[in-house]
Amino acid sequence: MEIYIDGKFVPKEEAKVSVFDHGFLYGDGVFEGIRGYNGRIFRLEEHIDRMYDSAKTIDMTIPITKAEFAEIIKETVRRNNLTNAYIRPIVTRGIGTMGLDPRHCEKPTIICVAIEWGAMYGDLYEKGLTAVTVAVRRNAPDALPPNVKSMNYLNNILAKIEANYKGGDEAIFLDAQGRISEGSGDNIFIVKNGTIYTPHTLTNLKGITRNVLLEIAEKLGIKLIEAELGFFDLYTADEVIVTGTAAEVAPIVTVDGRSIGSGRPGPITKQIMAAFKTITEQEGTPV
Ligand code: PXG
Repeated sequence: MEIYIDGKFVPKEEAKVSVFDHGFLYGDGVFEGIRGYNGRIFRLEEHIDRMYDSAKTIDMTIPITKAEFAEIIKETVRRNNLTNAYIRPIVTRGIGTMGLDPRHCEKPTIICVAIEWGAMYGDLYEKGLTAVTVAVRRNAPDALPPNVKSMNYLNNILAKIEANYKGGDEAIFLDAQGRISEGSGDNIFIVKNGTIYTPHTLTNLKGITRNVLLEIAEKLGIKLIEAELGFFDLYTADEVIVTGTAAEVAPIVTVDGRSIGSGRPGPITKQIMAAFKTITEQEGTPV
């Protein structure tokens, strides 16, 4: 396995970061999770744009152009001969001194890791996943905006731990006002009477797979509304769907023990999953 770090490709064993890197010390940095399908990279530009936006928000200048970053990502996939890839570009604040102040960091550390990776949830795409709402609230937009894909994922990890204890495949976050925000690593949609509803993105990551679902809904002529949603909407939904690069498009069939719709993946969910599969098979940036 070859990993890109600090300007060169090295074997896995040599791909190390300094303990003085602020990414390690403080979670000060940003990353992306990108998939490759059949040797092509899915929505590469969108992921790169989001990473630069995440960096902008934390006032970090990525010292290379977007085109140069795209080339690093493609080269990482090429060198590792990946067909169905999971790609993880990371930009940390870089090596600095102890103390929070990012001005003490010389330059950002750029890393790209890529591995071969298939479906995240195995046979659950057919059966459906169970979900539980969690007590821990999503980071507030006025604290650490959930739109920043930052190297500090502890908020999400706390949600995942709680879901593990409660026996759910995925955690559903509420925001501080009790509105549905998103999953621990995916965006959420509900279907009610043929219409799709999803929270607006103030309280969640502006998911790239979420955007794909918006496009699919439009193509299929299914009405989609961004709305404030609560427990009631979740429990009484006909179908619940989560979307993410890792999770792809996945059906949720129980929430907090309530059976959703028929308790099986619903017709709109299945239609969207099929459309998503077609898009991932057809699109993508060749490496
Ligand atoms: N919300 C959160 C909090 C995420 O982390 C999404 C939504 C979906 O966004 P995209 O752009 O991927 O549709 C994410 C993305 C992992 C993993 O290792 C998690 C994500 C992506 C890749 C890998 O669990 N989450």
